[in-house]
Amino acid sequence: MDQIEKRHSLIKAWLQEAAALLRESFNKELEIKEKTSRTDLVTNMDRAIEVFLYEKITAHFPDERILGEESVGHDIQDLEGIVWIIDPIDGTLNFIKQGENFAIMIAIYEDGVGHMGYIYDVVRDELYFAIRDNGAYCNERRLPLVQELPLSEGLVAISNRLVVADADEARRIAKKSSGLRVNGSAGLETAWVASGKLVAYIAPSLAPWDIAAGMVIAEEVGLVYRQVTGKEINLLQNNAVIVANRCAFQDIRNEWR
Ligand code: 2AM
Ligand code: CA
Repeated sequence: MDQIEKRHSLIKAWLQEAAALLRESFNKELEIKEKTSRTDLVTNMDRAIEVFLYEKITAHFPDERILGEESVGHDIQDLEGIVWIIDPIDGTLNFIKQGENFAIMIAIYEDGVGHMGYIYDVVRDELYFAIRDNGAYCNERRLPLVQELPLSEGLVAISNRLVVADADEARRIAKKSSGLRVNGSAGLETAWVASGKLVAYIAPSLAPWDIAAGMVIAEEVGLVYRQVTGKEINLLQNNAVIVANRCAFQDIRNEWR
């Protein structure tokens, strides 16, 4: 079995095991703590899933580096070699408040280039993934290249933080679209742009683990995944991002002040 297939099978198996842990946790009381504020929370399950994935990755690939939201790799200064970028629960607030609309995310980058990206919507049992130059999928279904729809013909997802921080900006963009959606999981919103359910996703400050897996999937379906300034994403810092087809990307940039 070649390296890519081996990694693909392992990652899929780990995601299923991690999802089982999350489903079991619905029957138990969550331990919830504030990270930086009342709206930035972490649970014992964010930590447990990160530890679970960390142990699997280091057991199979001991020489590869890992950057994870909750604890590992925050001292990483470059993306040389192979770096795993993981978010144990993307959409932690949704996980806590809704018990749905969250995802487990795993990406593999080599020398800064995204090779594999996985976004697993545990409750819907939808695994969005992509392998560089081999296309993107939702479960067994290959995702076609995205249509070049203008902003005016599609639903746009905007992060709550942009709506709260810059209501004028968000309102201008929402008005030009078919309608605004605010879901609260950067990974799922990106997956939904990739599968054509949304025409664009916009967020003012995403961390590397919010971006990494989605960017691999975006690339395989012909989406633009850039900073709002039009610059390339920098995975060593937070980025204000737009994920969209080329046409909607330009429409959004035209509205940006
Ligand atoms: P999280 O659930 O893993 O924290 C919500 O709009 C989206 O933004 C989620 O994907 C969430 O990821 C992410 N997010 C929330 N707080 C953030 C922060 N302080 N910095 C970067 N991303 C954040
Ligand atoms: Ca997270």
